[in-house]
Amino acid sequence: MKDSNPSIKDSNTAKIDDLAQNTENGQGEFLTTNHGLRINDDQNSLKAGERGATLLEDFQLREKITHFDHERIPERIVHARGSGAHGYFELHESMTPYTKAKFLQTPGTQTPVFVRFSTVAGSRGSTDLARDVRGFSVKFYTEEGNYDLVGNNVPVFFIQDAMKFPDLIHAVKPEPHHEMPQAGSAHDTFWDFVSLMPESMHMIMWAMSDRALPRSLRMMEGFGVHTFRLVNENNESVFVKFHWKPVLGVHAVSWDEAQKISGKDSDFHRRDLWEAIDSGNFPEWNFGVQIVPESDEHKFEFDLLDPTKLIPEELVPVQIIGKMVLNRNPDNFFAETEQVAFHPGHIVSGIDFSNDPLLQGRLFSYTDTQLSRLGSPNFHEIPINRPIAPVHNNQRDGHMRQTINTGQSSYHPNKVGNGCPFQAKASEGGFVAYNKRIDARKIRARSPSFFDHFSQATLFFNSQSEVEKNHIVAALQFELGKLETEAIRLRIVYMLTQVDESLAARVAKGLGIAVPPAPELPLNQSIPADGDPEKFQPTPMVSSIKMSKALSMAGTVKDNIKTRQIAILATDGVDKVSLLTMKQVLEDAGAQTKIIAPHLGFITPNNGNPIKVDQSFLTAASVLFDAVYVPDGQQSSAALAQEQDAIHFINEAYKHCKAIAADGAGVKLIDATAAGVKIHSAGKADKSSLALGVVLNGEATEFVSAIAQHRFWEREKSGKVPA
Ligand code: HDE
Repeated sequence: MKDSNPSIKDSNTAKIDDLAQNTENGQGEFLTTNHGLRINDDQNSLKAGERGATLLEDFQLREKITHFDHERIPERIVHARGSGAHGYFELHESMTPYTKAKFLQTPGTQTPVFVRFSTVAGSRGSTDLARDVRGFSVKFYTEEGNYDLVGNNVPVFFIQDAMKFPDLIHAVKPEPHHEMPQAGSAHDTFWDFVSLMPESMHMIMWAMSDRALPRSLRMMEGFGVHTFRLVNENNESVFVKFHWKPVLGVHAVSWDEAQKISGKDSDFHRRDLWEAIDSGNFPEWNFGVQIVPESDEHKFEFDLLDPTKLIPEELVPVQIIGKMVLNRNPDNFFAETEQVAFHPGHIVSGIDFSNDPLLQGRLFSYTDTQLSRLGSPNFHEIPINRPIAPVHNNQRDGHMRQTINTGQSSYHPNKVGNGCPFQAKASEGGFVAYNKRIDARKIRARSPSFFDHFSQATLFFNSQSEVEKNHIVAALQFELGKLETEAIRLRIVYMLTQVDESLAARVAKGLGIAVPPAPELPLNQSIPADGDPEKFQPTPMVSSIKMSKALSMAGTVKDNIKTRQIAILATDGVDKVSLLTMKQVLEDAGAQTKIIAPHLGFITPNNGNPIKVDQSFLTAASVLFDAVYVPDGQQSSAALAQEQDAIHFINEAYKHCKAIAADGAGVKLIDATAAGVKIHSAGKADKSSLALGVVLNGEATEFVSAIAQHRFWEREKSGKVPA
C-alpha cells in the first residue's frame, strides 16, 4: 500500500514516531464497541419486535449516539479557522553567543515542528479568503521541551495592551445582535472601535494591504510580533524579533478574486497547503532574527516594547539562521490541527519574554483558553501537544488523565520518593527566568513612549508601490463603504489624514464625502476615567526612515513558477503537440497544469490519441489558477469561442492580471474576448503584450517568465474588463 503520508528521509521524525503510538487503523480488523466487543449488526437498533420501540438495553446504540452527541468542542475564540502541517526546523547558524536554547546551538540540528496557519475573525467553517490577518503558529518539539512561536503574518498588532484585546475581538467578530458579518471586518463595530483607538492605525495599514489576501499560506511571511529576549550561558540577554520568510516569496490575490474564490472553493488555502505537501512540494521558510543588544534598548525612536511598532530592517537587518520545511500532512484534522494548543508561554531555557504589555497578557490567556476549549488541565497529554522531552512532576488527576503516575509521593520536598522528581540546576537545563532588575511603583498606565501612533503607519504606506497603495485605498473604500453609520466613516477618514493626506483624500472621494476637519473629540478615546484627555493624544512624530523595502511585496521573489497552477483550455480539435509541449515546459519548471474542457472524460485532438480532461468548466474557475494557456487548434478554438464559460475564464484571468498565453488558432479565442480587445488597444505588438503578461505566439519560456511575475497589476490602470 502506498504510504499516503511520506516524510522526507533526512528530517527529524521524533514527533511523528511519538504520535504513531496513538494512531489507529481499522484495515483488516473487526468493528468493535469502544470497549473492544466485536459488533455483529451496525445497521439496526435493538427493538421489541421488528416494528417495536427501541430498547434502553441497546448499549451499542447508546454508546454510538452518545459519543456522536459529544463530538464537538468549542472552537477557538479567535483563529478558529486553521490548517496545520508537520515538518522540521534546521538550524544553519549557531546562536550560541546569544542563547543557550539547545535547538539553536549546532548548525544542522533538526527539530520537529507542527505549524498551524489561521484566519482570525471567522468561525471554524468560514472561508480561507477573508480579508484578515493570518495566524502563523509554530510548535518546536525540542529536546528541552516544547517551544511555541505563536505569531502572525503581519509584524505589528492593533493594540498595545492586553486589556483591550477582548474589546478588539468583540468589535471585529460578527455583531452580537444578529451575528453578522461572518469572517469580515467591514462592519460598524470594528471601525467604530478603530476610529477611537489611533494606536490601531499602523496595523490597519497592513490589514488593508494585500498582505491580508495571501495567494497561499506557503507564500506569506510570519512574525513573532513582540520583542522577545534571548539569554546565553553567561546570563547575558539581547532583545530579538523573529521572522519567517517564505522561499517562494510573498504573494497575494486581488480582492475581487478573493471574494470569488470564497464561493468557488472556500477551502482554497487549506487545499493548496495539503496538495503541495501531498505532491512533495514541501513549503519552506527561512527563519530570521533581528538582534538588539540590551544596551540599545532606548536607542530607537519607538519603544521596543510597543507591539504596534516594527524595527525597520534598515536599522537592524534580519539575519537568517535556519530553515523550516513542512513535509507531512496531519493524519487526522481533529486530533492534530484542532487539538493542538499553542501558548507564547511555552518557552525553553535561553528564550524569555520582554515586558511588552500585550505579550504579558497573552501569557495568561492561552492556557486559560485551552481549559475551556479542550476541557481539562491534562490537555498537555493530548498526543499533538505532548513534548518529546520527558515529563515528570507532581501534578495529578483531573479530567481524562492519561498518565499513570506510579509511586507513593506526589509532592515536593519528599523523602518517601527519594526527593524525586528533582529540581534541575541551571547547568542541568533548569529554567531560570531572566533576572532583570525591576524597580518600580505599581501603576495602571501606558508609557508615553507608546504614544506615537502614526509615524510607522506612514512609513508603511510610503513604502508601498503605487499598485499596493491603490489596493489599500480600494480596501478602505470597500470596508468603510459597508458601514451604516456615516460618523464612523468621517472619524476614520480624519484618522487617515494623520497617516497620509493623499490617502485620506482618495478614500474620501470614493465614499463621496469631504475630508472632515479635526474632530472636537480628542482623537484617542481610550482614556482612563480620571485621565486628562490631552495627555493621551498621539505624539506627532516623523519616522527617520522614509521607505523600507521589506514592507512592500513588490520586490519579492519572482524567479520561479514552482507549484503555480496553470489552466489549459481545450476541446475537440486541439493541436496535441501545442498542448503537450507547453504542458511539459510548465511542469518541467515546477508548475502544475490542468486541462479544462466543456466536459469531463476525453477530448479528441486533431492529431493523435484522446487526451484526458482534468476538470470541466463547471468545476473549474480562473480564480483557482495562476495563469491560463490556449493551445493551437482551429476547431478547438472556434468551439471554445462559443462557450461563455471559456470566454469568462479568459476575461477573468485578464481582469485579475494573470499571465495569459495562446498559440496559433488559440489566439483567436483570446481575440474573441473583452480581454482581447484590451490587448489590441494596448497595441498588439508582441512586446507590449508581453509587458502586460500576455504571450501570443511567443516562446514557452516567455510564458514561464510571465507566470513568475505573479501578476501584471499594471493592467488595472487601463480599467477593468467585464468579468
Ligand atoms: Fe492570540 N489568542 N491573543 N495573538 N493568537 C489565541 O489561544 C490572545 C495575539 C495568535 O493556531 C487564543 O489557543 C490575547 C497577538 C495566534 O491555535 C487566545 C492577546 C498575536 C493564535 C488568544 C492575543 C496572536 C492565537 C485563542 C492579546 C500575534 C492561534 C485560541 C493580549 C503575535 C493559535 C488559543 C493556533 C490564539 C489570546 C494577541 C497570535 C484566546 C489575550 C499579538 C496565531 O488565547
